[in-house]
Amino acid sequence: MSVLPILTAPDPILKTKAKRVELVDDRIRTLMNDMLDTMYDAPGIGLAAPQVAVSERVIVMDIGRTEEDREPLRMVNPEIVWASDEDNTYEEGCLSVPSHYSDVVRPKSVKVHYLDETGAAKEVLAEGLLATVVQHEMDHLDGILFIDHISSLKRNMILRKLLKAKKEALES
Ligand code: GNR
Ligand code: NI
Repeated sequence: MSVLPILTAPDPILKTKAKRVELVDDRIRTLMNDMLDTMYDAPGIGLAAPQVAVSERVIVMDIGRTEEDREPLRMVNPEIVWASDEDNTYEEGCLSVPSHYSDVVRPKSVKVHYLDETGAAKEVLAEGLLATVVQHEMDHLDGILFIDHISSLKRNMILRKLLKAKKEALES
C-alpha cells in the first residue's frame, strides 16, 4: 500500500518507450497495487507505470463510478490486436498533464491482449470509456501523451504553462 509521486510533463521518462516485462512476479504485482493506490488517491481512472517513473509495460485502470464497486484492471505487456474502423471523440485529461483537457479522436473499440497479475494471457474487448482509457494508458508506454494527438499550437501552449509551473514551484 503506497501512494507514489506522479511525474508531470515535461519529463524525459514520460517520453521514453517502456520495456516489456519478462516475468510477472511479486515485484510487478506490488508495482500494480501501488499504482492502483496512487490512481485511486489522485483520483484517476487509469495509470501507466512511466507516470510513476517506472519505464516498464504495466498499466492499471478502473472505470467504476463508485468506491463501493471498484473493478481494478491490471495489464502487463498490453497489445491492441484489433481496432474498430469507427472512431470516437472524448475529452481527455491526464494526471501527468494537470489542469488541461482536449478532445482526442481514437478507435471506438479495441481488442487488447495482455498478461494479468498471475501471468495468464487474457483478451478483452474494450468499448466506450474503457476503450479510450486503455488506449491513453498504452500510449504512455510508448512515450506518447494525449497532447501529442492535438495541434502543435495547443500542445506547445500547454507545455509552456506546465514548464512555467514547474519553474515557479522550484523557486518558491
Ligand atoms: O484519470 C484520467 N482520466 C481520463 C479521462 C479521459 C481520458 C483518459 C483519462 S486517463 C486519466 C489518468 C491518466 O492520466 N492516465 O494515464
Ligand atoms: Ni495519462
